[in-house]
Amino acid sequence: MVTERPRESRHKEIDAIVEARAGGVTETRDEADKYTVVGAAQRRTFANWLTPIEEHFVCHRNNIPDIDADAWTVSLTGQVEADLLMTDIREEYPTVAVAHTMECAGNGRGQHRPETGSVQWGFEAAATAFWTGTPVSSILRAHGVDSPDGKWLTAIGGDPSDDDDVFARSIPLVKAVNDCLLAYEMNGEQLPREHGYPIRLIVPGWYGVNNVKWVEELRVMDTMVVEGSLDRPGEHGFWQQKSYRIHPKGTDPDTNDTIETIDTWEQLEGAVEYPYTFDATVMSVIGTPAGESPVTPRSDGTIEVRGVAWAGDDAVDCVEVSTDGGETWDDAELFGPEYSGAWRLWRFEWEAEPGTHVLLSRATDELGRRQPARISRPDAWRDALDNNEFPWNEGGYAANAYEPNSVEVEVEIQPSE
Ligand SMILES: Nc1nc2c(c(=O)[nH]1)N[C@H]1C(S)=C(S)[C@@H](COP(=O)(O)O)O[C@H]1N2
Ligand SMILES: [Mo]
Repeated sequence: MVTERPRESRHKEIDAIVEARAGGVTETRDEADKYTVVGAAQRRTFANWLTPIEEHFVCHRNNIPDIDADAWTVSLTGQVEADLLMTDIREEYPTVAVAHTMECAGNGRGQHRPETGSVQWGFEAAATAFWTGTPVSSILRAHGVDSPDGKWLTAIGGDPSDDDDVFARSIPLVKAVNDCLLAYEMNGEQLPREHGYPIRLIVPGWYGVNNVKWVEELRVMDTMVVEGSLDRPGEHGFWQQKSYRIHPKGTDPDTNDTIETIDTWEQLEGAVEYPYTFDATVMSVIGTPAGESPVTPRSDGTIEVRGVAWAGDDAVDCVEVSTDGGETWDDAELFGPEYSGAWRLWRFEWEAEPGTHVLLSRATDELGRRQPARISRPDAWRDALDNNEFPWNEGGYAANAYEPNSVEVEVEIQPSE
């Protein structure tokens, strides 16, 4: 099966990324060596709103393609037909920037018990960057696409596969023309190779997998990508219809031409049998204190607990913090930039007593959906949701339980001199 074949070239690529980023990221365990994966090396990354490129996780399946940016084209296909050069994309259309919290759909996979296969992420596969590029809507409008209802946009990566799968992902055209862009800069710098140079799709608030890197084709379609949708050889439906579907152990998701409900959590609650990983589920991470060394309260006796919270393209409504392992909870204060599709900063003034404490955070989105406490056992599936649990699923996708992300902090009172 396509998913289980190891790659040989992966370690060189990972070493090069880790070296170039000098301590900002570390490699994450991948059982079958399928992916190139590095994640934030330190919890401190989650104490800040903007993630430097050096600390931004990286995740992809194939080798980074060899690129001559001057010759690179993005083909518009399906209900449109054109070839766009990079200079066209940069110069013929408006330039915009968006903030986007990218989270790998497999973030938290390593917290499933029993373990699932693939990359054993903790919470390190999430990051917020500024992406600069051209609105998808401007390009499509210029080529005569103006009514998005019911249609899909399929983005195809130019990364060559070891097998015959094509990296093709579909998003509803409504989302694509609402806020998506073809990005060629990240945090004001030329898009790094490992993040999709010369051009990638950015889908604000949606799981990483939708954000196709090294885009070479955008196809306007009446359906999602299914086997046989594309004018090219290879397996077309794998990344949309088989992989990145949320399903219980031993099941095989059916192919859908289209679905009515886009929101990942609504799908999980029953709207779609085996949900697609589209927008990210509500999540939070404590950035500081990081638990690595003892902390001393300020002169007023408090310690600032600070972190980030996000909810895909929904807004974060509130964040609660517990400093006693989940016995009691207090509201944190949201602050800082507020962009849809990007995380919020939050802080809590903790009146800390000496000793060891277990800190937790949990966020609730604007639709009242709160992070569950833990990941369920494998047989629970959707029933887990009624039990304050996230459904264990075979691919380990979309997990947002808060207990596994706790931080143990030792508080010391400095002896007065
Ligand atoms: N072409 C292509 N795009 C891809 C991938 C890939 O393997 N090939 N991996 C996806 C996945 S699973 C994730 S999580 C994000 C990661 O983006 P980043 O490496 O810039 O953080 O890229 C997505 N885009
Ligand atoms: Mo991912």
